[in-house]
Amino acid sequence: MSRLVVISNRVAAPTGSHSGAQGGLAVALQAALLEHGGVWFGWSGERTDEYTGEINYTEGFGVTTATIDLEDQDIEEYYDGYANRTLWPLFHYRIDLAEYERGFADGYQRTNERFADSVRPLIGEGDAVWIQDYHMIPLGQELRKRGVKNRMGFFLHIPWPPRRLLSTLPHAAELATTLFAYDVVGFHTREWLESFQDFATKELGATLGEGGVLTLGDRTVTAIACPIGIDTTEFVEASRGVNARLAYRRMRDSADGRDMIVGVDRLDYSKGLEERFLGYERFLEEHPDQRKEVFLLQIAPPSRASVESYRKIRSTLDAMSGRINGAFADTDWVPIRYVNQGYPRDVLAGIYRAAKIGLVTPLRDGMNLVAKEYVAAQDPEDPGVLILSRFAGAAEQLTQAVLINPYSAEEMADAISMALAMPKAERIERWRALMDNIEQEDVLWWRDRFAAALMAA
Ligand code: GDG
Repeated sequence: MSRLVVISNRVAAPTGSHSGAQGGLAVALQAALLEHGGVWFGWSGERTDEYTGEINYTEGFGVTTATIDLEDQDIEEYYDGYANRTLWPLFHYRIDLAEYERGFADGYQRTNERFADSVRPLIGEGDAVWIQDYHMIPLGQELRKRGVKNRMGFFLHIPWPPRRLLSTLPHAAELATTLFAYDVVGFHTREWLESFQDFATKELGATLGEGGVLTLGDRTVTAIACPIGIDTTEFVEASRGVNARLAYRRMRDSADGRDMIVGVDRLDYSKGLEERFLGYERFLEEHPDQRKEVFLLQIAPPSRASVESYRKIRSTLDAMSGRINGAFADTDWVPIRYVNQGYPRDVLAGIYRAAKIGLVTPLRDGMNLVAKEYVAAQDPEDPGVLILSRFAGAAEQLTQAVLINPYSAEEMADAISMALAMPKAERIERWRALMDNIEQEDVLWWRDRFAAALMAA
């Protein structure tokens, strides 16, 4: 492939370091671009009084990042609005939280047109263009309107919802049709891919041919399942570094012989944090003898705090953790350590390694990289157990995890009990199978697989 032009809502500085609550997408693209070189374009995260489209460039590690500032109205309607109050809840099956406002849809379209105007001059002949995620679904079509003939791919990092759910979105067909401007469209799982195929064939009248090729009028798009992975080598190294070892030691010391269960999630209603607390509470109720032998560390850095539903989940979790701790804690033990701050990546790796159980219980998740990171950080001689929601995209690959239905507190409580008692031989066997997948299907594999589909299309 010649140069790669990656376009996503937010751009991470290509420093090779990871900090704060950086999302999985940023982590993955950084790893891909560090190896490949090219341009990464997106929103700076900054606001401006008047949109000019002026680009700010930074250089580093063979990657040029190019960003633009947005006006308040764009941020409210495009980012907080259509992306995070309409598409995010709907695509995570939360139609009860999805807000359908014409102003959001208009702002989304306008901002995508602005992105198209700005990035158009950066696309050279022969470059491959790779657009990321739900913020930018119509961008490919806008670029085609501006004469871009290059190969263009799109990757959706969140689930594609079932046809009947998506049909509740005003102008859903128009939005889905814009995906036909791309040569390749990628999803994490077969399930999301099949939902897209179902919508395209039944609602748009597209035909599905060999190799996932969908045809609509004179446009064809190859739709594929291409699961994202982590930078496994980097993460395993991080988990063995000095900061990870210090964090590991600190956690083990503070655990005082108790088993730690860990959860790490952006504070988001899709991550099933309420259900996780209820499942854990159920475990405490049903196993009074084991109570003081465990504790749950839940790390949940706040995200999207300008959106009401995120403020609400935060206060719900504050109340729940307080209630559960109040009901069960003793003078020398609290059942839940609930922490609303982010930690450096290598510290996180040490914390994962110190945990007997990784508890990953999203109600819906495109993939979920925390599940993979937890596995990668384990001690091969004495690994912990991954408990994983069936509704995370990662469950399609990580079949040797203890798979659960996060809506069932009973099932979660049973899984915790079972994991705590799991013999070492079984833990090692399951971990080896999980790790084989995480090593083989890492972030570079993901990128290469997508790039190969784009070249073949
Ligand atoms: C979207 C999709 C898909 C979290 N807390 C801290 C921290 N994190 C890092 C984790 C992980 C990343 O954030 C979260 O990634 P996920 O995949 O779990 O979830 P989303 O942010 O929702 O990502 C998801 C992903 O895109 C990629 O396609 O898997 O389904 O929703 O890497 O480690 N990182 C640091 N400190 C923290 O406190 N450094």
